[in-house]
Amino acid sequence: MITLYHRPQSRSTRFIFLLEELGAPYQIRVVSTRNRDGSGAIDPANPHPHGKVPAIADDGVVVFESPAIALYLTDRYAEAGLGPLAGEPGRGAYLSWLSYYTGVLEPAFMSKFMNTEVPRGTAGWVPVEEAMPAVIRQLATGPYLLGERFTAADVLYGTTFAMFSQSPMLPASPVIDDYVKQVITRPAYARAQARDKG
Ligand SMILES: N[C@@H](CCC(=O)N[C@@H](CS)C(=O)NCC(=O)O)C(=O)O
Repeated sequence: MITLYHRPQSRSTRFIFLLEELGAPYQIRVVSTRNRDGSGAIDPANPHPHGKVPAIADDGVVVFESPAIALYLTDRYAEAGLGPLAGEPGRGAYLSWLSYYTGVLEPAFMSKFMNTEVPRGTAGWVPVEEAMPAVIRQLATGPYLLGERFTAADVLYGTTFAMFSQSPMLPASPVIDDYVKQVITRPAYARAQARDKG
């Protein structure tokens, strides 16, 4: 049984969505985390090394960091077909776009938000003005990041773009609009919203 360490309306909400898509048995453990203003306390029950969410525990196996959790779960519940397995077509793209999510895209958004120039050749990521066209090019052959196949990578990207849809961080793009619509109209997304409070 998977335990999801979760704070409502946070990066862990999308893992309720993924667990619903997988049809995996899971329980939600709502934990407190530190807040942006420095208030709030981490929950000692949360196994994440910084008391952040998401984290999961699976019979004593702890996994943290969104791409790692996505990969762990889609390998673990392989029969759901939500991520290409080692040796299957699309595995390379799957690993690449999962890693790109926290390695490049989130830092790119954050640099824009903080109004910080991205030092080319030093930072491991690129400005959002360069990252988003790369994502849009990937989606143009879609409808999903891996083409016809919906995967856990779409859970990460689709929910992020849904959250930023009204923000200047995201370029206006019919490709992104269609993508977000396809992801958030899935029944598992609605079920996840209904369970977000724990
Ligand atoms: N890179 C991590 C980021 C996790 C993260 O920062 N989560 C936020 C919630 S959206 C959090 O727990 N913040 C509390 C804190 O920073 O102490 C991932 O994608 O899993």
